[in-house]
Amino acid sequence: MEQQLKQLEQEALAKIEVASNLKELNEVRVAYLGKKGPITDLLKGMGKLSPEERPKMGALVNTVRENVTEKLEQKVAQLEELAIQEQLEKEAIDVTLPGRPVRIGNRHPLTRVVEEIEDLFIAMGYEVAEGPEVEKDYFNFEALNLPKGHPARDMQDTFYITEETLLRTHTSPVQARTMLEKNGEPFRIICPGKVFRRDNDDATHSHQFMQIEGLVVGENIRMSDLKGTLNTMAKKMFGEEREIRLRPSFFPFTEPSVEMDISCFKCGGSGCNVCKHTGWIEILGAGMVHPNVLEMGGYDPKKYSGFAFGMGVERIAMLKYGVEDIRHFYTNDNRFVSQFHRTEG
Ligand code: 2U9
Repeated sequence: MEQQLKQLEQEALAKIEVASNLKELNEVRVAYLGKKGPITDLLKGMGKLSPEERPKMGALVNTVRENVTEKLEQKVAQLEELAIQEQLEKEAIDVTLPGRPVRIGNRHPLTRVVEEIEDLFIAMGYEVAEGPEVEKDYFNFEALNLPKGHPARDMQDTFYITEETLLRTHTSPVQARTMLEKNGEPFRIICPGKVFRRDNDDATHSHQFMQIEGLVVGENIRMSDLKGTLNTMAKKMFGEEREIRLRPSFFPFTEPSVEMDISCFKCGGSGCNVCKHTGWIEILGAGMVHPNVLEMGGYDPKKYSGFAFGMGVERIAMLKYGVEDIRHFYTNDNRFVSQFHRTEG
C-alpha cells in the first residue's frame, strides 16, 4: 500500500508539472484528490489494516494529499502569473507612436465681429450688457414707445410664447432693463445678442439674427457725441479713410432718428457692385433717445439725454468678409466657418 501511494504521488506530481492550463489542473485535482479518486479509495481500505499499521498509513496518506495539494496551488499561481504577463504584453501601449493631430478650431465669423465691436466700445468706456432672449412684451415694445396697436409693431412680428411673453425682436429690451437697474445714474452700454423675427428666410433675411445696440445716457449728451462715436467706429471697423453720412430716418424709440452710411470701402466712393454704384453703404440706425423712453426708464428728460444706435451683425460680417448668403452663418458647414482663421484680425 505504501508503494502504491508513492507511485500515485509521483504520477499526480508529474501530471501537475506538465499541465498547461487551469482546466487541466482541475482535472488532475478531481482525478487524484476527488471523492472517487484513488487516494480516497485507499483511505476507505484502511479498515483492513492492522491497528499498528493504521496510524502510520494514515499519516502517509495525509502527507501525500498535502504534497499534491501544495504542488497544485503552486502551479495555479504560476499559470495565473503567466496569464497576467501575456495579457500585459497583448495590451501594451506603444508610447513611441506619433499622436493624432489636434484640430484647433476657430471663432465663428459672427463671434469675431461681435468681439471686435465690443473691444472698440470697451476702449471708449462702455460696459457690455446682456439680457433674456425670451422677453416680456413690456420690455420689448411698451417701454420703447411701442404701445399695443402701434403700426411699427407689424414690422417686428415675432414668435409668441404667451400673450405677454415673446422671443425678443431686438436687443433694445436689454437697454430698457439697464436704465431701470442704473437707477438714474449716467451710463454707456453695448448690448450684443440673438434676436428673432417672423420672416421668410432667404439670402438676406433670417428669422434669427444678431444685433449689437448701444445706449449712452447722461447730462448734455448731444447729437455731435453720437456722430463722433459712430465716426470712430466706422474708421476702426472699415478703415481710417472711411467717411460717414447721416440721413434722416424714423424709429419709435429715438427722436430725431438717422441712418448711417459709410463711404464704400471697395471703390472709395466712385461706384461699384458692393455699394450698388452709389458710393455709400448703409451700416446702422441711430438717434437721440425719445423723451418717453427716458421717462419710462426712470430718467428725467429735462435733465438727461442720450443717444442710441443699432446694427445687424450678419450684415456687417457679410460686408467685411464678402459673404453673399446670410444662411451660411447657420448651416454649420466647416468649409465655410474654417475660412475665418483664428489668427486673423
Ligand atoms: C433704448 C433706446 C433706444 C436702438 C436703436 C436702431 C436705431 C436701429 C436696427 C439696425 C438694423 C436694427 O438690426 S437692425 O434691423 N436698429 O436702427 N436701434 S436706434 O435704440 C434704442 C434702444 C433702446 C432704451
